[in-house]
Amino acid sequence: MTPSSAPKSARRNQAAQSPAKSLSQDLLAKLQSRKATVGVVGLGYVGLPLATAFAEAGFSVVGIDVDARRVKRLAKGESDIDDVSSERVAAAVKAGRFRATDSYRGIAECDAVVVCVPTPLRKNRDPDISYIVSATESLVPFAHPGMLVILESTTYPGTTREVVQPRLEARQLRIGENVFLAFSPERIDPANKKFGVKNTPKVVGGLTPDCTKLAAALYGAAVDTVVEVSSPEAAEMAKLLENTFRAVNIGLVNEIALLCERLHLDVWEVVRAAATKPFGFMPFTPGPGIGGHCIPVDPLYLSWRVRGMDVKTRFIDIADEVNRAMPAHTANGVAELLNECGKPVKGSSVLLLGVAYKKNVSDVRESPAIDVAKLLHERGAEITYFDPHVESFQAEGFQVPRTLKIDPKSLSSFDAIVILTDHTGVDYAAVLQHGKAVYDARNATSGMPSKAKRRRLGSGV
Ligand code: SAJ
Repeated sequence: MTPSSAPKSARRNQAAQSPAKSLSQDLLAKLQSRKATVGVVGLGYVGLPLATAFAEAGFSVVGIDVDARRVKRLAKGESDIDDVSSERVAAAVKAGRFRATDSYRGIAECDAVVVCVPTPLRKNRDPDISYIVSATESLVPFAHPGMLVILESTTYPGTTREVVQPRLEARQLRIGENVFLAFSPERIDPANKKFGVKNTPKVVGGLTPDCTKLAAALYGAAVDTVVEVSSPEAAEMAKLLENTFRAVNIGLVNEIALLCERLHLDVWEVVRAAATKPFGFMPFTPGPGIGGHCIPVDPLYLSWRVRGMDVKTRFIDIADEVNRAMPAHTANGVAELLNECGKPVKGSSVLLLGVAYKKNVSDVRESPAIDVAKLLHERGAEITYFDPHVESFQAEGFQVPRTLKIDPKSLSSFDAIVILTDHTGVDYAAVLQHGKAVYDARNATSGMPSKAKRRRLGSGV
């Protein structure tokens, strides 16, 4: 507020200032002083690291999640997300800077709210933004003038403007005037020990310059680098480019792996050699397929968005086709390996070694192991799995029995062992010493001597 002692002109300026300007300035001051209360909707692998980072930056944080058990655990300072320790959650709770609730009512006390809910695919592989819609419709009744709303969920360009904006405006809130709206893609990489919330640059794109500025002020309190773009669509598209880039390059190296098998080359040696090029190349490695909730999914949000327009998404479609064929290629490789041992797939005991979607994580969502297990099971193999990070594993309708330890006796009992995820801490040398036949889809046994008959995906050597 302008003090009464100020010259008339300043007071006139203050009075002349639009209410929107003062709302925006008031919010900016709260964000910069960390006096703002920040809501985070969705306390999963994206929301909880963000909520913890905001609390540690000095904000008062209200975490909202529909999972009442998760809320209960968090309220006791217990984290169920590998990348956020319970100690950090407990410290934030103890400092009175973080409280978890399963009620959206907590939004009413927030100056800013960030939505971090899943954006999966439907059964027909079309985008499923139902979580965004339901989170938006749940928070809007508690939205108020002077609030900043940010969507982080990965989605197709246009979602923030077409799905979130109208629902806020239905409450007589006007974007850029008395409510501020932006998109900022999440860049949480599970199990990444080097990059976390603080040191991963954050892209933000608001519906108006004020929206962008306020979103940048919020993240600027917890993230070292904030990158402003001109619109929410630019931010939504940047995220899709990031992950489509990965899906396409993984598809390329998977195709090179198939060529190497035919050309009697070792793709792992070829990639290693190519990776010595200090510029203009980025190594990717082949595998039994792609899993997780980002790479197999995000590119399809983009291809869906342009469906019906006169543009094609050929790279996305071909990469998706190649990547989705890798589980069958792996299952066929296992069948050929068993055949070389004089064993039909039917009735053979097969151990799946590592079923998480990538190394050193416990997440099995979209894991290629699901398809490999299903394909071998359909051909009559007796499947079990061993994965130190995964307590239970279902492959589309059937529960795969779990092998609890892989000692020499256990390893030698299987007709074939399939390395699908190359977690660290597994004794792959012992697998080769005691296993009868090993199919290595991740080159985890590279350079090791082998008593077992061995095949490596992508190696025709
Ligand atoms: N994969 C390969 N070959 C590769 C790389 C990955 O087969 O060269 C497979 C993995 O085994 C996995 C799938 O692809 O099944 C996805 O792997 P990913 O390394 O891309 O890991 P994600 O799904 O956890 O992707 C996340 C993404 N992070 C965000 O979206 C914020 C992605 O943008 C990151 O680049 C990626 O982590 C990362 O770099 O680890």
